[in-house]
Amino acid sequence: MGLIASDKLTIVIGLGATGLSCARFLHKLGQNFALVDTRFDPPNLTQVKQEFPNVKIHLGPLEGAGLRLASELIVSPGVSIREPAILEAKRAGTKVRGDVELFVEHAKAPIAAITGSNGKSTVTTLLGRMAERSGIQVAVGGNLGTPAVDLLSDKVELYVLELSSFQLEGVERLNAQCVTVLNISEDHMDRYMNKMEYLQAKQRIFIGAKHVVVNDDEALSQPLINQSMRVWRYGLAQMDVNKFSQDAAREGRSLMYGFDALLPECELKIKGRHNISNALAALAMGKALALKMDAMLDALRHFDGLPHRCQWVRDVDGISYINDSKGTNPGATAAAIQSFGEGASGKIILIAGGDAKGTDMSVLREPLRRFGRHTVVFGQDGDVIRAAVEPLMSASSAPTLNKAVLRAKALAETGDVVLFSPACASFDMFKNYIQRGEQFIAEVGAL
Ligand code: UMA
Ligand code: ADP
Repeated sequence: MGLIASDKLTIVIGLGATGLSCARFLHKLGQNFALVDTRFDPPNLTQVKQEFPNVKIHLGPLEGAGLRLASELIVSPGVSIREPAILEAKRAGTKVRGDVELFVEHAKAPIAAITGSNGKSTVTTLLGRMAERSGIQVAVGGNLGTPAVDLLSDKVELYVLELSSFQLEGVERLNAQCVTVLNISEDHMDRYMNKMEYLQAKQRIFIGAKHVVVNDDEALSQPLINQSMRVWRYGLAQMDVNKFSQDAAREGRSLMYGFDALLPECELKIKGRHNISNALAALAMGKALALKMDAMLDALRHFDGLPHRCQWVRDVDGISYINDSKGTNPGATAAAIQSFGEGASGKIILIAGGDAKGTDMSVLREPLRRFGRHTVVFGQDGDVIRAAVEPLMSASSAPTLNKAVLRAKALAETGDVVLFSPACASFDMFKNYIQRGEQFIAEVGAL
């Protein structure tokens, strides 16, 4: 059964967090809209039926949804705008966009936007805290959790958004005050044809931006579009004028702006090279947004990281257990191995596995060769990881996360770190990375 056309009909595709936020927003604007989800039992169905009893809902394949009858489609990030039925509607003249573009249309305050393969949530949260401490009325969200349109308010002075490649696909012009692409490593290869297509989606963040923050350590952080923007730089590798970096030669290794020391690293609660890079990215964005330096450094000193990201759980018999359930692609896991490997007196026992999303796991080899003792794999694509790492080091398979933790404990020696950084999405066995991380914490608690 298709939906019925009327003068101006917006169809919202997806009944997840994004779909619900858009439905509420369109309802508030008094617009005529309908809802579509390919799943027969989508997450917010009961809620939506209660809130909008007169709104038409289509469940099931997009082909039968009559999308071409709409004047506009608002597509949730979990659905690709390259779905044949969406492309057909577009050809028939229907406007196709994502929730972030709807947000941009209505946002009155400047936008700071962060994308990249890894570190987005950390940098977004940190920049939000820096703005808060600078006395700015800031709203923080996007891929981080609160859908962009739910942030809209006349009181807001600055929006800080984490944006995924999925969200950026549906944005024509973001027109942000300041943007960054933190880094690019393989992710979501089940949705994109290749890494270039994934990069192209990320690059959309630059369209209309006034300031750009570039990571000098990552060639793919550079804008590839021809547009004038003020450029701010950061990176671990080398100090330079007007660049945020670090000086390893100074006592306590200092974070630097140009050749001025800002803060010794030991004052930070977040650890590891990747987190120093994240801290520099947030500082550079804050500087571009004219936040107060003292307030930024204060926020940085107090920030103790987000749960499920390189989170210490417990030491048992001289072995540390780390929950990095948010390590959902091989680049993230490689960074976590490096970070704990450099800090540990012993070696790393990696627990990894889940839905690999078609990514290449060979990037795990080098850090594991340097720091690894053993890898325990589990879940749908555990064997893909095992095949990638086993030529270099011992690996074994476990049927459940419980068994994986027990196996890691049995193999670990004093001074070792048991690192749970799956390099995969969680959806093969868990609701999300949070549930997966909570189970790991519970398993470690029971040791
Ligand atoms: N889905 C269908 N059919 C549909 C609609 C969705 O099968 O018609 C599936 C999708 O393929 C996906 C799931 O449902 O597996 C959820 O998709 P969604 O678009 O409904 O998701 P939302 O609940 O709206 O949440 C989205 C982001 N989710 C995705 O991009 C998959 C959330 O990011 C984000 O917090 C939220 O909007 C608010 O902005 C989560 C995520 O996993 C954390 N993001 C990916 C990542 O970080 O790697 C990109
Ligand atoms: P995202 O929101 O992009 O998934 P998070 O800030 O949630 O990023 O961090 C997720 C995981 O990615 C971390 O637990 C860590 O393993 C890894 N990570 C974080 N920052 C970086 C970085 N700058 N470079 C590489 N890996 C990182």
